[in-house]
Amino acid sequence: MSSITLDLFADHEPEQQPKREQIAEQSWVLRGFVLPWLERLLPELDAVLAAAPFRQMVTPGGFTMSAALSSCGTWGWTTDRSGYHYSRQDPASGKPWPPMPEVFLHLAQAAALEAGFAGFVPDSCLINRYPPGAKMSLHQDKDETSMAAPIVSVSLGLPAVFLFGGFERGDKCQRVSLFHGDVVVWGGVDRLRYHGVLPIKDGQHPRLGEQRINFTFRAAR
Ligand code: MD6
Ligand code: FE
Repeated sequence: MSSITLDLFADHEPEQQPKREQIAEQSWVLRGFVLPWLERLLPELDAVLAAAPFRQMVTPGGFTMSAALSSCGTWGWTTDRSGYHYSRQDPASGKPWPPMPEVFLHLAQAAALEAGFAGFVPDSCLINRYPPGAKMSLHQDKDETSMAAPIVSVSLGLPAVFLFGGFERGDKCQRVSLFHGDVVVWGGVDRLRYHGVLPIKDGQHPRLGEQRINFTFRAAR
């Protein structure tokens, strides 16, 4: 094994990880899939966040989300007291969301294809920042107009335990550990499965510091 390969998998468990893990009929974890894209991805991420900084949002129920959010692409996802919305404008600036960088689009399409979803064209990339202690409660991604396209979810930085459930909130959940560079893709018959993230544990990631960053690519409209 070359030193480059070792470095690529430095965030993973020392034992061999299967490249592709099936977690439901049309749901896959692609281990380390992002790592070869990272040096092109991170500068574009910085540029997007300079134009549309992370902000904490309030749910319709009045709770402030512990993860901070931003978006890029034609549609950005927001929440406030009136509900969940896709909007063309960043409510913080009144300007359109930053365009989706080409490398984001290509990564999302490559991951979707690897999971069996050809022709994925995301028009929205929601970017979440989880400091230690932040979590995402169980939910379904159901604000998109069509359920035909998958969700492509990229994990960077601190590890997380991803909960992947069934079609009712109370269904039993799988716990899937996600590490820097992993991608989860779910769609088709699994598109409306409940999912969430347990509170992020304290830690320092060598590249991204004291945080987990998650991108979720969607076809919103
Ligand atoms: C994750 N995130 O962070 C999964 N969904 O691994 C989500 O499922 C998600 O972060 C809707 C809105 C924000 C999110
Ligand atoms: Fe979600």
